[in-house]
Amino acid sequence: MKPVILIPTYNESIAIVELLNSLATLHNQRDFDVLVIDDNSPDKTADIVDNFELPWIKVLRRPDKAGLGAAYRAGFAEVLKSDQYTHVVTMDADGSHRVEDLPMMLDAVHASDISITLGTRWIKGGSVVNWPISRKLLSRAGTAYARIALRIPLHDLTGGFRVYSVTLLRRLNLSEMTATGYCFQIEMAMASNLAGASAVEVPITFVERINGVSKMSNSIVIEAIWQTTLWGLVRALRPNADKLHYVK
Ligand SMILES: Nc1nc2c(ncn2[C@@H]2O[C@H](COP(=O)(O)OP(=O)(O)OP(=O)(O)O)[C@@H](O)[C@H]2O)c(=O)[nH]1
Ligand SMILES: [Mg+2]
Repeated sequence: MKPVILIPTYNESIAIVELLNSLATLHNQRDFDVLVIDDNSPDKTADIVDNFELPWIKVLRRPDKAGLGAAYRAGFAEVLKSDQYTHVVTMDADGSHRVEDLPMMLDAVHASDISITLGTRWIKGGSVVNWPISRKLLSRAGTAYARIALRIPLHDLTGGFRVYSVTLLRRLNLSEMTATGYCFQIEMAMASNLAGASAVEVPITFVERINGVSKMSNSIVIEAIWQTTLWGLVRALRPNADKLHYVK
């Protein structure tokens, strides 16, 4: 197994240093690469990453802030140019996804070629630290709505701590994906489900960010609601159409 960890960043100059330091400790025991996808952060996050000068850490520099989904799609396209990886990990830069949970996620990956592993907050053993009740409710309601509307039998559809097999990613029409905000996570879960991926859920502890500023906004929540509703309607009315759309 040779994973590459994709980390999207926008103004994460403090948090990214902590995260890369933790990953460097883990790198003494496990082999993986890191690709930070930075949207020209004014706080020079990309330069800070380059200053690590480690051969296994790279930065993909993008010209403008274009949202989480666009950043991940660019990251997927970049890593799929090479044949050296078996799995792609997605991880937030802000410390919410703990490096200490990563070995457990990697060890849990399903043996099947086409697989998705989800770090899940809302199953036994999972938890969220320092979130107000309103944010917990929003996240749980978002997953519950997507679960019912899209008929995906998973318990954390908006979380972004995941491991995709490269074979799965190569099966997906990534260029057909449109979601910008965190409904990108829902879109990827739906596409993986349509591609017949074996799914494993691993309980994780999600920690509210300590440094930096959240990019979460009302427009991201609204995008998730209307997109999920639209995808749900399409799945109900034309069950095979979206499979053709998302799966090669
Ligand atoms: N490249 C890039 N990264 C982004 C963009 N928006 C968010 N990110 C990164 O995506 C990750 C998740 O964003 P957050 O702002 O933490 O959003 P969130 O986790 O949904 O919300 P919080 O719980 O409030 O932190 C972080 O590493 C961000 O820096 C973007 O437009 N471009
Ligand atoms: Mg966050």
